[in-house]
Amino acid sequence: FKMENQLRKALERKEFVLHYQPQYDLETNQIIGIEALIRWNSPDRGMVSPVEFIPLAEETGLIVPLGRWVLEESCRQMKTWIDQGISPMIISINISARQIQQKQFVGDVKMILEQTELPPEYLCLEITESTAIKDVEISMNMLKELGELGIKIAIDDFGIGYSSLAMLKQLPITTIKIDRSFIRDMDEDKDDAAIVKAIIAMAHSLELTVTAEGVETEAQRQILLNENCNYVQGYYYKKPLTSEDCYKYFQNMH
Ligand code: G
Ligand code: G
Ligand code: MN
Ligand code: NA
Repeated sequence: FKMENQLRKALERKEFVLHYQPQYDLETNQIIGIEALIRWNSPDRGMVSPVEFIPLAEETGLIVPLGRWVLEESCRQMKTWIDQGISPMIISINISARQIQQKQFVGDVKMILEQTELPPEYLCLEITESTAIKDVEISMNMLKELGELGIKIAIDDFGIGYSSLAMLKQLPITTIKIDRSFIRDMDEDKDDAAIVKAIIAMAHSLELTVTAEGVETEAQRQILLNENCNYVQGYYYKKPLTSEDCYKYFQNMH
């Protein structure tokens, strides 16, 4: 229970921070958005990765208030940057299954958009395949409502779960993010290259856009370019940035 209590205290003490990783249009190299990635800036432990506390937060339900904070902070931050003259772009946020299962989730999102005055078309919710199909009935209705607000929905870590594109087509999603494990080995592993090509082709035939995550090399970029992948994210382009560094980066682009 120790870690659980520490997380609760950390939330009260506002020790969580968001870093932001840019996403680009593959063809034009234009930035099209950023993904918010949480970290715990602990006085004792230093900067703690989400892989070390998100599973526990999900188990204990702490992900609900924590996720609400992420949503609020991300929307507030993007609206602030827009007000400071940065060209509007999409802010993507990772959403856990536990959050989607909350009855008030859509209401929370609506309220946060109203309070922060971020236009809904600049918000993208990233959910994993397993989240989307955990309770298709619930997520179908939720995602429809969110989609009707103008919010974008991406399927994160695509390819490692169990869903088919045909099933996903029934959900009102806009984007598929190919899991980075396929991108990583694509230039050496023929099977991974084939999977990436197939995902891109199928997604396009279903009129969905595709983001490749974890792009680290020029060789990977070339393959994705040949396959007409839409968007890219990865260390080859930019590592996740602190909010200060992200703002500086935006300013230097102008
Ligand atoms: O940032 P990397 O930055 O190490 O993130 C590791 C994992 O943590 C990823 O699977 C990512 O989706 C997840 N993650 C990062 N930020 C959040 C968040 O705000 N909410 C949830 N639910 N997961 C997050
Ligand atoms: O699961 P999700 O896609 O939300 O997680 C994003 C994770 O991927 C974060 O941990 C982020 O720091 C990490 N990441 C982003 N770009 C790269 C990359 O090029 N290589 C690797 N290894 N990890 C990356
Ligand atoms: Mn993600
Ligand atoms: Na991912």
